[in-house]
Amino acid sequence: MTFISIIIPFSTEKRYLRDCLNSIGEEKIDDAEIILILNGVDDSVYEFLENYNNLNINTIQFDEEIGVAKARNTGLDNASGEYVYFIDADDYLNKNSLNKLYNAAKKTNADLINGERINTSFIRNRFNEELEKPHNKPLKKGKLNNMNYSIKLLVGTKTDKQELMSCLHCLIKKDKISNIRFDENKRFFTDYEFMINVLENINEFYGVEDAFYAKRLRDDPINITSLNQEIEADDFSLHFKQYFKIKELLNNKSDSKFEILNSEVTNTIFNFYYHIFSHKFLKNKDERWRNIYFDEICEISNDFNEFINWKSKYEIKALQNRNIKSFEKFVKTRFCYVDLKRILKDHWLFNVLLYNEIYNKNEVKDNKIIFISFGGKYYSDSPKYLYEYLYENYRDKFEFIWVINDKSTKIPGNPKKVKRFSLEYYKEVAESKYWVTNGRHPARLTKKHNQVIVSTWHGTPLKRLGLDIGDVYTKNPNIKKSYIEHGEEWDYLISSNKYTSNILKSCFAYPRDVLETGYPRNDILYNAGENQINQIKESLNLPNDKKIILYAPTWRDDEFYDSGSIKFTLKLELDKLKEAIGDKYFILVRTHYFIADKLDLSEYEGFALDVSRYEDIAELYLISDLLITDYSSVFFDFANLKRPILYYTYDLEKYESMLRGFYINIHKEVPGPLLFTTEEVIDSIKNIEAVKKEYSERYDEFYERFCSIDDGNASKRIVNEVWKNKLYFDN
Ligand code: C2G
Repeated sequence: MTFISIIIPFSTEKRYLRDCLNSIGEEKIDDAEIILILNGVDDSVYEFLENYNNLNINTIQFDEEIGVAKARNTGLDNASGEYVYFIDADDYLNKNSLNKLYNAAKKTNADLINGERINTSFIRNRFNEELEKPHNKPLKKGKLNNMNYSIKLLVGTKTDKQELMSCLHCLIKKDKISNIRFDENKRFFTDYEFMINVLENINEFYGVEDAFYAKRLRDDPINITSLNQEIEADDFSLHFKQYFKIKELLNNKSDSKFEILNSEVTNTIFNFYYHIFSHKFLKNKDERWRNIYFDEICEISNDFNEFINWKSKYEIKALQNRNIKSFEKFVKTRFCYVDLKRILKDHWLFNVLLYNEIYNKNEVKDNKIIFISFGGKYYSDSPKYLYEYLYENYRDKFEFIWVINDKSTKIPGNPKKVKRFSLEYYKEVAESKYWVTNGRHPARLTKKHNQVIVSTWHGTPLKRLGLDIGDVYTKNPNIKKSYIEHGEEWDYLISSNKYTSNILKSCFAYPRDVLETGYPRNDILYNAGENQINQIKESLNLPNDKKIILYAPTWRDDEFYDSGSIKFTLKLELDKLKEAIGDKYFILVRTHYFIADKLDLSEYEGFALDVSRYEDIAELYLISDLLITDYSSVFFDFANLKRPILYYTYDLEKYESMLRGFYINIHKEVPGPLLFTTEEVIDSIKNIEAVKKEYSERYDEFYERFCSIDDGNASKRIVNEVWKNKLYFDN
């Protein structure tokens, strides 16, 4: 006999459904059935479902998208369990959460048993870790009785773009709701009406603590839009309408469960008003906010009396009197107080405040260019070479600023240097007409309509990026959103070849044409003479009688410290290398700029040197006879020199399948061997001539595909395009 019928409407991403079904599978509930409504998806889903033969899945297929209300109703019509349970295909469960509801149902025989829903951007295994953290405070029962607690969970605490009441994560006795269905005429917000009807028929509630349902915030609004994302971000009228409708439905109901529900719904909308709406109101001055939303919130504020405290007293009074001026004044004062408290705690906020309130009102200077490379850590990469070209040729036309954290860094022409996030930095960012950057800029900077961003990016991609990544394992689960926002803001985006142009367009959803000019940072690889190479070698005190190897691995998305800095463990065994090839070779070890760990190579003096803090890796390429890397984009640049490359890919399987995946077939397309142990690396170095021969054809093809645009003139091409009006008209 089936105890639970789990109803899942499915219309989008298989990788989300995978998490959902895996989490249900791990609950190992024998007397459960899954009714999977295939809502306008193609047949490939059947092959995918073969992985779940151990689950009792009943699929019902609709060729056209039928809407979530009809899909759930179909589930209800076909359910054979004593209880029904709704979960969405893009959501998943925390460990044992369904079991906790199941056990409570067996024990109490209540009509409705539910747990807490938590919004999250994390993938499943990271969600569990996040729950442990103190800032994610689950909703505890405390002194509440079961009915109050269960209704509180039903309504939820956070209301931003979410249904005020949800049917998700509730076990509902099926025979109590045989005549209740979702309204199929509506596309959004169908839950609350359904749930109010459900509540009409039931009396026994049981809220379970620590049974969590993860409501996934989709990570890719461009390619996979959720229902909530279809709604315009700031359409608060829709949100308020839901509230008014609930109030209307509850109007004549005097039963205590409805009284509790009434109060919970108002509490939630009050919190929403207090934390989100009022803040947005200050920022938005347009008609819609001043008239429509203001009228709506004034009306709602008449229900707020029971939640007013000393901090909100005056602003609510102003709302109730429809006095917009006085309302704004009180809300402003409240947020000033909040800001002040934050500024006292985090002093950098003071700089941001000055930027927003003062500097950003300064005039933009047409001839000012601000440059930044790797977050101000180095004077390097394409911004360096663009700067040097502009400085060499047009220094009289521009005022140059460099963002550099170590102000003692030597930069030709001695431009003004500012430390990132300093007061001067914000002032210069606000005043510069052009920002030249090789990465994403901090979200707190607002580009004005008359500012121009030239993004050079920082490498031909091998690892999947932005919107092309499947599941996000990085510290920042909102990385895809950030890519879209940056793509929208960049006026110029530079690429090294056709392959990169296509990727940049898709991973950023970049709306303009990419400038396919080659990389300024590779100009030096074609232009440097013997003298320059010797100078670099000398500056590092390198032996002249040994060949130089550069080992430059990348970082791993899943290895980071809590603070957000990245870990690195050196897996190349230097002692073995030293013993085997130390007489002929010298090795430069360079970790990625994200890596926080400092290497200690003191025991390998005379054989190895840590060059992680060396400004410009292009200069290191120039002096190296051989490159060892892994999944870093460095080999695309190094290949311009046509020197041998080895890949030390000791964690390839994990990297390829779990972390990000690659754009090219690393097994077949890279111009050197994949090596998995230090011994294999040693062997290849000892037989480097044979390796070169073996890979020579592949190397030629690779060079043609990825390096053929670079020729030492990329900076010139970009300057002529970006600053063409300025340079030609001024001449
Ligand atoms: N880099 C470096 N030293 C390393 C690794 C990288 O100096 N040990 C520099 C190189 O200029 C390289 C750039 O940082 O091209 C980007 O490094 P990747 O290892 O490719 O990794 P990531 O920063 O994730 O960038 O399109 C490229 C991607 O954005 C990857």
